Amino acid sequence: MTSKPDYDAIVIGAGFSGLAMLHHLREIGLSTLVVDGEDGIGGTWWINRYPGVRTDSEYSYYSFSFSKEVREEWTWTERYPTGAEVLAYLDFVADRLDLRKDIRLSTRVNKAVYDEDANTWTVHLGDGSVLTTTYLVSGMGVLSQAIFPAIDGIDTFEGEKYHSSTWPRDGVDLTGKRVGIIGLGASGIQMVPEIAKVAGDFYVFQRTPNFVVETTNDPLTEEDMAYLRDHYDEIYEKAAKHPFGVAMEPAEHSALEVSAEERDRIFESKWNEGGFHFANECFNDLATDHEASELASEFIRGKIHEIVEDQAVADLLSPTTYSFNGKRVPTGHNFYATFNRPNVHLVDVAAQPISRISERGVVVGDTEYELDVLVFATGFDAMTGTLTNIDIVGRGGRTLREKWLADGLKSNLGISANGFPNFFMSLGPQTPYSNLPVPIQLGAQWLQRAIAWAREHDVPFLEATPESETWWMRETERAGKATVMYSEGKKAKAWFLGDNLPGKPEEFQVYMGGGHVYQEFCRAAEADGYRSFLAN
Ligand code: N01
Repeated sequence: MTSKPDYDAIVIGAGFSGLAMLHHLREIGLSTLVVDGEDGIGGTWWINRYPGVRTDSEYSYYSFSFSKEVREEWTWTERYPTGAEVLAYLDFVADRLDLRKDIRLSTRVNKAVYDEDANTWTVHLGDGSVLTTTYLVSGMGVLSQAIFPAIDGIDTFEGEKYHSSTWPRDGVDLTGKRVGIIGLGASGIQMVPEIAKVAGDFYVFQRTPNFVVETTNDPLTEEDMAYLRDHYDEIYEKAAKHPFGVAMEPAEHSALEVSAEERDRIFESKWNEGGFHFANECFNDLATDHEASELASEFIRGKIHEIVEDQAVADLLSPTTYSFNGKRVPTGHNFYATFNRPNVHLVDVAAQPISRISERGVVVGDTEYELDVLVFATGFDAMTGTLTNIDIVGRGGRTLREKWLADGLKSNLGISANGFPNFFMSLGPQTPYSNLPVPIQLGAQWLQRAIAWAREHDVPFLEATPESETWWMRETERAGKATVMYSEGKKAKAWFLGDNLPGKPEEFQVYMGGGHVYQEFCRAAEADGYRSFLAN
């Protein structure tokens, strides 16, 4: 006789995913435990405390919609909430839904092993203890396995050194210091204006410029929150139906079917609305048609040259090796204008790469930039990093890492992988490229229904079939190749293809076919009696 496992479900990670999973699995009566290695809840928002950290999405759709209490009682204060405010929101969610009693913090998972005889998972924790569970869920986050670049001498630097995602909790006093930053993705772009305000000489080492969509960050009024509370379901529904999970009307026309004057008028008006409005509301083909994307690129290059006074600096900040939407589009808060400050120095490390890091600073060619503080905003082993960094051991003793290395990045809808029964991923690889709270909530609700169905029908485990994995891999590739992120000759090298990490196989890490399309596939799998999750 096999003994009852300690829990029905163990969820790894106490960020947006872990909280949504805990709430929804509890609702169907599962004894559920969330474990997290950090000593606070919040996941990505717990670890990312760099200067300027805030959402790139607007407040009204960067949240859960499932709790009426939270919706009624929580108040956002800014259009783009700060990291601290999002963290406070998640704390509020945890308290209001009484989640905390089932969350064990400062508890890292080292390894989880599937026991074929018992059909349970044995979870090995950092403190040496061991727990068993029927269902194991990863909510470990998609961008939390930090990476440092392979630059010679990186460990020799004698000043202060920080990565964007491990910024000290009490902050860092940069006042008057000589600061350098390597990395200008979404993290670096948020940091640059804030560091520039306090640093002495500030050196920005840029390898690839980005198309930054500038915005303004207005404080919210009581009327804004009243409107949100009255229209929550409508707003959420809109976001769920949008390809990128934002509550915006998808644009209807191609950039190529309007006159040049009309195009400029639309570009200008959406640029003034700011941020993702420009990316999503101008035209319907800025992410799929090179000519259209190039028109948007040219518009932004023009803006860069208007804002940045030194035209040589504006030239350097203007991307030319790929076009708009070729990389994840970052939202800017005075990013470009920051380069008009006398203390900010843009160093082009594309033409002349960083040769090494010395005890004193960063060496580019014959020049050594002496620094007190060196900041790395050099990104993450995205989508797969957290899952392959620990041992998730499935059937036959094979880890997820080994499976993906040998067979390629395979899963059914990014939710389940063949060989790993009753192991599920929130935001697994090949889930949508999106404003993330939306697929997180929908994913938790899908899993709730799937597990309830399995228990009702005495199905001992759900596990992706090999056929479903091959289908999803092909669909992910098809969708990715149809975007401007991927094209022969003018491809931006970025994390969505695994290109940011030397040695990582080049594969689509995310599903680019649209969040709304992805949700239809999930609904279809459910309507089909979960057959694609019934491996035998
Ligand atoms: O990391 P990244 P990130 N020499 O991988 C540079 C999400 N996010 O942390 O492009 C010089 O985008 C590298 O240069 P290059 C969001 O999804 C969200 O900024 O490879 N430079 C690049 O500029 C985002 O996409 C939010 O030439 C080097 C940078 O490091 C994802 O997280 C906020 C180098 C890495 O950029 C990751 O963003 C922040 C070298 N040797 C992040 N090595 C919000 O929504 C690397 N680089 C608020």
